[in-house]
Amino acid sequence: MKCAVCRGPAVIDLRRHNANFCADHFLKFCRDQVVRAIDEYDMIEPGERVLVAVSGGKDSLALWDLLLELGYEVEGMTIGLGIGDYSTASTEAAIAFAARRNLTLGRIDLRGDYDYDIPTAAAVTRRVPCSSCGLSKRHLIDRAALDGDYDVVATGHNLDDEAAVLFGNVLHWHTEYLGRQRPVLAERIGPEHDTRSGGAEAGTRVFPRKVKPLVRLTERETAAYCVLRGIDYVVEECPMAEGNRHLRYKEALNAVEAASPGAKQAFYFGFLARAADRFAPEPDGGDGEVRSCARCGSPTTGEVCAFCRLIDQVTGHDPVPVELVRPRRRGSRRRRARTKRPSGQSATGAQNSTGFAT
Ligand code: Q46
Ligand code: ZN
Ligand code: ZN
Repeated sequence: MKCAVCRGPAVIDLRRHNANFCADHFLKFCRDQVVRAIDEYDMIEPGERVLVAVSGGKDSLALWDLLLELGYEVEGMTIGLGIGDYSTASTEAAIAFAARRNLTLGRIDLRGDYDYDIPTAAAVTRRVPCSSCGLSKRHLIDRAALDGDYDVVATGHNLDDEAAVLFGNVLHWHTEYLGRQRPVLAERIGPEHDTRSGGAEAGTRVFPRKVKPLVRLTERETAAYCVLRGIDYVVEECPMAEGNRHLRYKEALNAVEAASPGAKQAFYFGFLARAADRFAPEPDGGDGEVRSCARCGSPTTGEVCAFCRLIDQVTGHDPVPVELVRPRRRGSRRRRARTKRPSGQSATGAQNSTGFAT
């Protein structure tokens, strides 16, 4: 197996590109793919300050490394989710990466800073863990970017992630999500006449621009990138992802890709080129009037934003260990509805009857 560029010994074969690469040319390939994504979708301008959302996994650490290699000014932000050993190892990997390179890494710990964690939030809300997790991460990263005056937030979503999300949205024809599934989400400026206290001043940024520079790389490629660059990342998957629909969509797409290399890429980039515009949201966002959350000042269409409502609901409960929270399976909504715990009962006290194992 020879490198397609230098004919030296290859270390990886990329069937979708019908090419093999040596280590040096594979690393160059990764950088080129990121440059192409950034240029093609106008993700980051030279000189802009970038905040990378760092989980400690292969994608976010590869992203941080790649952006630094490409000369961007990048700092990291990691959130301790409280998902048992997985979160401990993830935070450690992020800290070690930053320390070894003398980089700035902002840190938030949900339990220490906000008095909840993801397993407890899942138990109390009786929703899949990824629901409160995604909401928390989005809110806190957005907030950190605005408070820290970063121009743009970069996340490690790769081609497999984006194709799986697209697959799910097409399967269920979630047209409103299809309209927002892009490698760049534009920043949003606050309403001109925001009279609420604590809110952003009229005309200032209320959502930072968000970009996904890894959309041209698969997770196999980001893993190989980390190995070749000597980046220690958390290999273990989040234990709360078990039963996650996106994992099944990834498996389905991998089966298609194995039979037809390049199918995943054609599916996702074909959508962006030929279909995404057809699902574009209304110019006003179609979400109704955006106002400032009465509690934290973040933009919301209601009185209080979703994050503050989550905080109200999930803080002050005894921590629920990750082992006691099982992903919801099909049909469990109905079973849970019949076993709703009496008001006043603690979150942990209702574990058996609400689908959380003991
Ligand atoms: S959303 Fe869900 Fe991830 Fe949060 S609960 Fe785990 S799998 S970490 S990207
Ligand atoms: Zn080579
Ligand atoms: Zn709020």
